[in-house]
Amino acid sequence: MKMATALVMTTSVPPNPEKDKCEAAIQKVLKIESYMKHPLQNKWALWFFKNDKSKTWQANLRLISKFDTVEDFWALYNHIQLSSNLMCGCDYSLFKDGIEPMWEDDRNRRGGRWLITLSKQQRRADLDRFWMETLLCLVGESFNDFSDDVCGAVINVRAKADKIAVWTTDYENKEAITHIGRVYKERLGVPSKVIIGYQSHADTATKSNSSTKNKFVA
Ligand code: MGP
Repeated sequence: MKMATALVMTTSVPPNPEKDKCEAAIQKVLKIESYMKHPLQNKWALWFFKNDKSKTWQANLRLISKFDTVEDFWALYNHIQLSSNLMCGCDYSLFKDGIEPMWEDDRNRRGGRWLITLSKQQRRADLDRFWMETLLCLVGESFNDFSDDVCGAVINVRAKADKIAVWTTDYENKEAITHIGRVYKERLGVPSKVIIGYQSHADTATKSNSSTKNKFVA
């Protein structure tokens, strides 16, 4: 009997203030994490364009808000109108913080865009879904090693045809552009027989008719 008591006493865990301190610290970290926002790799800025013909193109462009966490992205997304509810002539642009959503910005000057042109019927069926997927590709850095080439994305709501495009920084970066185009097309679920084109901003800005030549296709 005496032997058993001695055994119990020797196997019971002796007080360990260091371990208790360590556990308290872990609990504290877990508590902080439970209310901490989840950071994105980049800070992003959402812009809105409203076509007012009395103003210049640049003056019609307005910064809505910036965010750099998952939670703030969703808060903003849930707060604004769906693209399909916008008036024709309006745009949303989502760009990395520090890059203005225009050809003239240093990061866009030598760049171009993967362009998705939607048919009239697609406004109801695909427009909002495609734009949401485009936003997720951007904030989720879905293009792996080539995500650095991405500058932003634009949606143009237009009577003739809505457009969505991913802008990249250099139309000569063939490897980055073809990878981004392939992943983007897959993510949108565009059928492989449908061809999408990549055009340089320089060509778009100086085009003389309604079509700009494709530098790449996917
Ligand atoms: P848009 O809004 O990109 O397309 O360009 P939309 O309305 O479908 O017209 P389309 O020409 O593609 O059929 C419309 C016009 O806005 C352009 O012709 C330019 O005058 C002006 N614009 C568009 N962007 C993206 C820029 C830009 O980055 N910089 C400047 N300065 N003007 C731009």
